[in-house]
Amino acid sequence: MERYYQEEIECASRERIREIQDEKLVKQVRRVWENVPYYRKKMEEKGITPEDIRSCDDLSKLPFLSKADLRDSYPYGLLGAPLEDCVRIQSTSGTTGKRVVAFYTQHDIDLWEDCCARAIMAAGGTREDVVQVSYGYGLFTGGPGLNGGSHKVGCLTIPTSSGNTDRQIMFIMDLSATILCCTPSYAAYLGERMKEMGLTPEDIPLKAGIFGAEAWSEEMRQDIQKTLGIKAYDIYGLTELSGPGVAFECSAQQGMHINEDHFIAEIIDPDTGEVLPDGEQGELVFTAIDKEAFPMLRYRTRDICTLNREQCSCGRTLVRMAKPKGRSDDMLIIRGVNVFPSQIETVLLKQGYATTYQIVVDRVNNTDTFDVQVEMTPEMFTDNVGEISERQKKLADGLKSMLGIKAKVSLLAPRSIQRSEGKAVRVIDRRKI
Ligand code: DLL
Repeated sequence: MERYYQEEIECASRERIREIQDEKLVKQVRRVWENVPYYRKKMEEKGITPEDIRSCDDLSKLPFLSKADLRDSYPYGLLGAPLEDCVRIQSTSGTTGKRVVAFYTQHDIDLWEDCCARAIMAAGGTREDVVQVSYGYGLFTGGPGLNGGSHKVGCLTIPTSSGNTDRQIMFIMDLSATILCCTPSYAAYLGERMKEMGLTPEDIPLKAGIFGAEAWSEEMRQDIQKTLGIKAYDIYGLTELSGPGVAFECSAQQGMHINEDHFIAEIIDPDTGEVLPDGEQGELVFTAIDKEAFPMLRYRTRDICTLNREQCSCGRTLVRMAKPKGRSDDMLIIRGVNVFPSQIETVLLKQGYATTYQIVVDRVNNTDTFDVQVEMTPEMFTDNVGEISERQKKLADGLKSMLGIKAKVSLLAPRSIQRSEGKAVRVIDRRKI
């Protein structure tokens, strides 16, 4: 049995998993108390000390951590290890104020890559496979995470990173890549392009894909599987907890197994913070029990989903999370990139617009469309087509440099966007996912 399929953990009894978690949780809480004054203060405010946490039954006594805490403590306030022991950072695609900077010791990187290695093995990967990693490399965790996991399994790894579609296809075909790792929307796009080039599923050497970082539907999975002639596996994770590999799908394709020897999952009511029983839908909260540099305790992901603790037909006992249904905050994920309405507002305000705008997102041929409709102020209103198109271009450029992705900008006459009597409706998300 290869080391990264760890039957003794992945198929352990629920009692054994619980034992591992109890032991690690107690140690981790003490470490955080001793090393992270920011979290210690939060515990003190709740009147608890490490002695109060004796097992997972006491988990709900611990305070939550949220994105706001990450902002307040940016950049070093949540460090759980001495800076000289840290060897890497990764960061989210958000900009000003929203950017998350996560730290890693070598131990943390190993743990993260082990999780990705498990995901690759669950997708049928072995050292004989050729893995093309078409997630972005750099600050984004997708490329580095899957790259490390692929090395650990012993696969030949092709680090193409994202973009340059024809070159991606050339590598897949010339080097006979068998496993593709990228966002599901990029996989769909690659499929389309290959079809255009006259390649049939039989011509394509790929056998599996490991796709995540954004929500995708079962229909999209079927579509990708058909066009590329592969089995498509979902993978979940977030920068705050390491990156991809917090949870991974197995051949049963019935939810993603959470690596519970490293992460304890809870579902809470996003409004009250109350822990909900298995099967009920709510916000996913994670406690990382092994991480050193960035030890998140009860971190609120804002992802809405359900947990299922029944044994899977693949034999694994690790709890499964359903595909996230959406998020409890206003962040949009468009073509795999995190977009906050507030970022769009920043650009609008800089260029003299009011904040009467609407974001319309849809998914056409498995690719996200992203339209930003903005009202001109009465002062800037004109029917001079040249002037309008110049303004549109300037705004599109501003959005591209803030968000990193292209938006289609339409300028509208004043008062053409319907006003709401309650909260403004800024986002129209027509994607059926
Ligand atoms: O997206 C890590 C990752 C990279 C996961 C590659 C999988 C593959 P962030 O950029 O920090 O990290 O974004 C995290 O993305 O809270 C979810 O809302 C969303 N997300 C990630 N995976 C999935 C998935 C990476 N499989 C945020 N399905 C998370 C739905 C996902 N949403």
